[in-house]
Amino acid sequence: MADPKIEPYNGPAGGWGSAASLAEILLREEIPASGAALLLKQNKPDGFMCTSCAWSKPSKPAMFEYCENGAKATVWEQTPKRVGPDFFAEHTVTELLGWSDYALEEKGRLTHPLRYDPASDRYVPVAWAEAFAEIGWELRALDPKSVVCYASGRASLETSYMYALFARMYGNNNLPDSSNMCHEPTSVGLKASIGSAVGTTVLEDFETTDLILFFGQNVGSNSPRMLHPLQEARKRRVPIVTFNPLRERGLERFTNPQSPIEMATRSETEISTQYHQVKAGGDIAALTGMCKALFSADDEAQAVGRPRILDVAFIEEHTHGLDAFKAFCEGQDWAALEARSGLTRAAIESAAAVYGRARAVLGVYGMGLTQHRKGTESVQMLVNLMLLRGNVGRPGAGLCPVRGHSNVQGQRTVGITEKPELAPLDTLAEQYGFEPPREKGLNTVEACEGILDGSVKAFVSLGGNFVRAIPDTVRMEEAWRGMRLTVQIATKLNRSHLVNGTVAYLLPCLGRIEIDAQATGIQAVSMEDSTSCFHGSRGFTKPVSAEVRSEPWIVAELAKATLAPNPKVDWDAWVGDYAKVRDAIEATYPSVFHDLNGRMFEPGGLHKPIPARERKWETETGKANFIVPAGLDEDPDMPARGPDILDLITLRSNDQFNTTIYGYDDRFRGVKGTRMILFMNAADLARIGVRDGDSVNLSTPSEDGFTRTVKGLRVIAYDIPPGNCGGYYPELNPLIPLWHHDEQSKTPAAKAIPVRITPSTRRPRDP
Ligand SMILES: Nc1nc2c(c(=O)[nH]1)N[C@H]1C(S)=C(S)[C@@H](COP(=O)(O)OP(=O)(O)OC[C@H]3O[C@@H](n4cnc5c(=O)[nH]c(N)nc54)[C@H](O)[C@@H]3O)O[C@H]1N2
Ligand SMILES: Nc1nc2c(c(=O)[nH]1)N[C@H]1C(S)=C(S)[C@@H](COP(=O)(O)OP(=O)(O)OC[C@H]3O[C@@H](n4cnc5c(=O)[nH]c(N)nc54)[C@H](O)[C@@H]3O)O[C@H]1N2
Ligand SMILES: [Mo]
Repeated sequence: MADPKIEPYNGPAGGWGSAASLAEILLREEIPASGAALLLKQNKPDGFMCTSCAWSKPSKPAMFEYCENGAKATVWEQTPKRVGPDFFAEHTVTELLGWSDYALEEKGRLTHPLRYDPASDRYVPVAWAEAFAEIGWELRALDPKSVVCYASGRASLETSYMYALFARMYGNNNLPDSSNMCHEPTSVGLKASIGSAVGTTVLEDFETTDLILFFGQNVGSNSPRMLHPLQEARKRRVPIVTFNPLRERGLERFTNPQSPIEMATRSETEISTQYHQVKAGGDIAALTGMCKALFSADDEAQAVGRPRILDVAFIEEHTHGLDAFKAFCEGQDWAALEARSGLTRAAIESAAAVYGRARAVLGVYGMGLTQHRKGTESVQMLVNLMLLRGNVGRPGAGLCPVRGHSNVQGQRTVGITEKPELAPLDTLAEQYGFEPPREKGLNTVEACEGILDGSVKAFVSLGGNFVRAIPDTVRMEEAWRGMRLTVQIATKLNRSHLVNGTVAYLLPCLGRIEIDAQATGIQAVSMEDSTSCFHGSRGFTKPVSAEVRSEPWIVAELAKATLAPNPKVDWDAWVGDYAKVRDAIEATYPSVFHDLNGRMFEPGGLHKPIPARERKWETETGKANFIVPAGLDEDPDMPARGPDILDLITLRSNDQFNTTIYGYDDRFRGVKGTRMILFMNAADLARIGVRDGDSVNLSTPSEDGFTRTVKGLRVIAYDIPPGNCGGYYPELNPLIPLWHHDEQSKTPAAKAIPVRITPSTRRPRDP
């Protein structure tokens, strides 16, 4: 690793920087020219769906319909490097626990099914049949309520449907999903507000909108293909108003790396027309201020007989609860709104003024809104603002939560949920002739609580890196080892595989880009993108080894080894022909899927009906609800913020996909060669008595009897609001108490963690 370097980066998002970064990774991963050709198939109607983010796949894709980070994901999966039995013969699990996330995954793809051997402290090869026989035996011996079946949002609709059915036939709804750490406040918040648990926009809305609001989403790193519709909108002079504590480069300016002219002339498009550096957790206050300003402008307009600011007709016909909401906004004084948001009244009013003039507005948001103690309320505050001017359920307007994993939304659509009311249990009972469990299952945080108190005894993981992604990672790792059984289905080695239960299996699977041949021929899979479109995806490359199996096959074998035979579920027939799984999905969800088999490869995908988009409000009141927040604070019950305590925002770099670390650079933020850093405001540096370049330790000032510390971070003076600091996920996850989560959805509050900063004698060093 090169010496760490910190220097401001002046380039745009995209541009030559992205081309260089991609070239570097192709070279490092030893990808031959054929690998680069593969990228031409990415996100195309007849190709494969990107394994990185869930952003929409346009019906008329560009020649290169991928971004720097999507290409990195492809290359990372399709690496020629392999982690086979010889690798595990050389390294004990204890030794591998000392490796970094980067080093573990970088060694390459898993090639053989493995079982942990405690005598030698190594993973050793095992035959598939033997593995399933033992796992099935173990699962049958356990109480199904003590077993958790986690899914990370990448697996296809077909796999996810089979997996959820397996868990329910086995006897639990313990189906936490990565979305429990992510957009769960969207599912809970939007459902209560507008009756649809997902976004209401489609890609075409970007072509007709005339204002885009951006709350806490880092488009340049986490959904770069979205920069194309944003750039198009900016060319139409559509304003973009951004709320983000950090000045993220992708929200400032962009050069399309696929436009030869833009590249040659180094021309850049300005993205945000207003940039508000809101304090972490200050969005409820900022949004309240905007609504307050709109109410006051509307009162004025009414008084002098000018056209109203509020969409009165919409509000009357379609909404509930305006009066209480108006009273709440009017009851807040500007001083409090300014203090909590960190923005001036003038700034908030200028955002409100643009909003008040726009005809059709899109509300885009990400983890900056959801990962707070009041994440659900933050999402609902954005909805309140949108409802004031009828910006839901009409062209060019709507809510656009930007989803994470490529099929995270689809997994929920086909039954991966711990909430029994969200799964069509009666239909499943009839379709498959069994009695599904009716009691609520465990979500991510509850699964962790169960592992801590010993009531969870087994954990099956369909992808992901759970132990690294959750809060309180050090505390959780210890408890994790107390489980009887851990089963990990994965493409690459990660830390969760090394912190194993007494009986542990590591089962390697095909990636989405590989050819998946089954009894009736080569199979395709399907998934749902961020704007509720279903797409087909087929593989193109040779499987990494003869021993890896597809995810549907692995789930089917798990089910067959665990469950009593059921004449109504022919797992083998499903695996032989995934079209039959899609037929089954359609039979379970007839109002959602129509001719998925016939239409999944249609350009632009197959739209899922979204009732709120049609202004059908499936809420308790039958209307879209204004929901009054409890207060202005998104993270209210933190200990008093003393002078040495800041609110920590955990961030993704431009060189990672969640816990997968591609490298140690974060080009847009000017960081090279390290991830152990802490971004701080210059005023806080002086007050706390540390300097740029110093080494510091962080600890959580919680009073629950646990010590939570991360040592040796290098301080960087950075443009971040005073009182906030920032650093990287997952390195800083040991600092998040498990109980520090959104009250309603239990999503860990990873964007405002109180931390104490103390000088360190340790040299900043990456693991
Ligand atoms: N390349 C790449 N792509 C990814 C991922 C990845 O790791 N790498 N992860 C995928 C996944 S699973 C997800 S969920 C998405 C995540 O994508 P995002 O939703 O963009 O998530 P983050 O990067 O965690 O942070 C979002 C932004 O919120 C801002 N922010 C922090 N606190 C606040 C706040 O209180 N208010 C406001 N307004 N803003 C705040 C941060 O400065 C940051 O710019 O991306 C997906 N795509
Ligand atoms: N502090 C903090 N914590 C966070 C967040 C944050 O912003 N801050 N973000 C949260 C969010 S939004 C999310 S979504 C979670 C992510 O949590 P997870 O989804 O659990 O984690 P990932 O890092 O996406 O999982 C990576 C692993 O997935 C496996 N994998 C990759 N491709 C495949 C495949 O095709 N099939 C299978 N079976 N396995 C595969 C590989 O083994 C790889 O190591 O983390 C959450 N944790
Ligand atoms: Mo996510």
